[in-house]
Amino acid sequence: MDAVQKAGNGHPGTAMAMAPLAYTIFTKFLRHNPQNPGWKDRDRFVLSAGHASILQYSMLHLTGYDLPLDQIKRFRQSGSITPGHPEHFLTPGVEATTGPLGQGFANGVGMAMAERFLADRYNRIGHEIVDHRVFAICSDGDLMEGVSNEAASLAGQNALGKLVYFYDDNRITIDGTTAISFDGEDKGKRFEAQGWHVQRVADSEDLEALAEATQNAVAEEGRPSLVIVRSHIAYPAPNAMDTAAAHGAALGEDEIRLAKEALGLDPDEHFAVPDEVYEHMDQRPRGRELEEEWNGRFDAWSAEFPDLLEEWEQAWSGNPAPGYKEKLPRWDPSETEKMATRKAGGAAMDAFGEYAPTMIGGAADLVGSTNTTFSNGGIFSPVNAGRNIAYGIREHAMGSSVNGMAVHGGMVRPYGSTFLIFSDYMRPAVRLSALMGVKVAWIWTHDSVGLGEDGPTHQPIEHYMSLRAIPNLTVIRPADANETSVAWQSTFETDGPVALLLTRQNVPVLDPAPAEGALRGAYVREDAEVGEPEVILIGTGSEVAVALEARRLLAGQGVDARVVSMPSWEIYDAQDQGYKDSVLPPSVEARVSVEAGVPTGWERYVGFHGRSVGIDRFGASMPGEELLQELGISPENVANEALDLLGRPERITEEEGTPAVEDTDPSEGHS
Ligand SMILES: Cc1ncc(C[n+]2csc(CCOP(=O)(O)OP(=O)(O)O)c2C)c(N)n1
Ligand SMILES: [Mg+2]
Repeated sequence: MDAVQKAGNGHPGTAMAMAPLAYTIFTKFLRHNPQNPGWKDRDRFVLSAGHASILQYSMLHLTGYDLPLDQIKRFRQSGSITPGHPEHFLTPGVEATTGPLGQGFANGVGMAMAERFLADRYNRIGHEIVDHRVFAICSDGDLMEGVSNEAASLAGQNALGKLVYFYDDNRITIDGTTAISFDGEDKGKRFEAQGWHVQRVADSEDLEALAEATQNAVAEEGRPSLVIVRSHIAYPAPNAMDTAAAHGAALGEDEIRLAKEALGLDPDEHFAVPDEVYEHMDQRPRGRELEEEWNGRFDAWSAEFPDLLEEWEQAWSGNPAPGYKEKLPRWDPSETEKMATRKAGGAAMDAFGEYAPTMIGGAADLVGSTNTTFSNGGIFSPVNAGRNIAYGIREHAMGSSVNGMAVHGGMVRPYGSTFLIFSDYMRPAVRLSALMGVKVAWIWTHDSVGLGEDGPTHQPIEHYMSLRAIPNLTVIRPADANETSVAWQSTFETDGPVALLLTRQNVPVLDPAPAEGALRGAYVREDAEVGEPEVILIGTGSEVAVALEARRLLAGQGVDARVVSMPSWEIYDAQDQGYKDSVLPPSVEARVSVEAGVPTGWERYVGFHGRSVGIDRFGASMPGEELLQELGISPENVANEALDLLGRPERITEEEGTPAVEDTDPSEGHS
């Protein structure tokens, strides 16, 4: 109450009403060590109702985390570790960044998947070194958001029994009573139908009932658990209680006085924590004991299984084992003329797979199309913690649970995959992966209108740019099979989320020798014959082949062009100026970019006098090769833009050019 009042804003009501539950979780059930928030086998706690962050900060403070009272007093202020919504990596004990409702719920599901996977891989009979739970507090909003429905379904399907979730049934949201928005469904029955174990606690002030239900939920390991806790927002503030206003506004001094009086506290004291309370809440001794006991088990396991220990440590570093780079495949264009980059991506994954045994992930029912299976990795299920997760058609939950796996730790680059167009269905999670800076991989195939006949509903247009607009997300769109292999190396070398955009259609395999240049984000793929180029053609992904062909056409007109392959803006931008200038010399102002998406933003590289060949309309249902040609993603169009830019009168006709992309072999199907 005091913290929100001092800040002048925040969300007091839910924190107040959920305090007995948080107290029960943090002091009676959560196996954690405030002095080592990174203890690997700790239980995880997620406040999915992130707006109630002051509840989590209070618990962390009182139970002995490195979060002093001064931080509570600086709630929501500049430079504090107590921001408006919990942020991972900022506050010790905060496992995930939450606030966009439903995300924390789904993150927890990913954490439980990680736990299951690591337990299966590293536990041995008599040596259980992975055995922890995920506790979460969720609100009406969490349950209303679709992502939690997907995640609950996924958790039920996979019998994630380590989930211990609480639903704050306060029947209040911002717009008022849930009678107007969320009382038409029986939430308990919904979760039961999804395979969850459901209990009810009638009064959130009943500590005994809370403890009993939590105990039952903890004991239930065969199914995920939901405890529905009936509460009254802002209890015991007499006037604020059960009102929507108590959700997101400071209570006011008078109301705080009344609430403190109701609790038997001195209303004239602020931020007062009696010593007995600290003593009672302190979880450091219990935490130390828990961790020491685990350390003993871990040491015994380490001594018995040194090979596993080595692998475990590698896994917790978040990186694949050394040696994986040498395994990344290369293709020789004289043997393999064309290949879809999605196919090359699959080959790369299989090549490095054994170097990253805890890298797990899957696709949203498109694994056969995105080529993101680890051969012989098995399917993740209630009886087998395989590496390949059948997410089903649940992109939202896929994204958020991949984030959950990443913040859990021990998992190398968890990934999710689908068609690029459906990145829209994962976007909240993608944004949060960037905000949290977690090492995940988003693998999106069918990355342009080149996918063809499925038509405009399936053809990404604005996606490359909209993804590049997300800070801290590295987007890589490799030109060919060899660059795809290199892109995987870049992915592992990037300290944050990476999006790989791969083609459905075949593209020419280019000379592998210069492909390593892709590690620097952009590089000279083919240069001018003599001295400085007259014009620079910049392409990404499948359009690099278009640019190369345009260069050939320009040569026929006596124009000496350089082709730059630019798979990643972000990686190129991070290079030193000298390198950047060597690829795009400031002295060469004639530049043309070509990319099968909205051109907005290419001015950054082509300058105000350059040209950008792109697509700023929706696609169409027709063969991809024809569509690309029709939309101007063609060598002659690129060459003509260059000629125009150079003030040359010649124009190249379609007949003179040869289409640089070819439709996929029809036997491979469209999906
Ligand atoms: C995805 C998303 N949409 C909207 C919001 C804004 N918002 C914050 S809390 C909230 C709903 C509050 O109701 P409830 O979830 O029941 O929380 P309570 O007030 O009971 O704590 C909304 C709409 C949000 N945080 N996330
Ligand atoms: Mg509510």
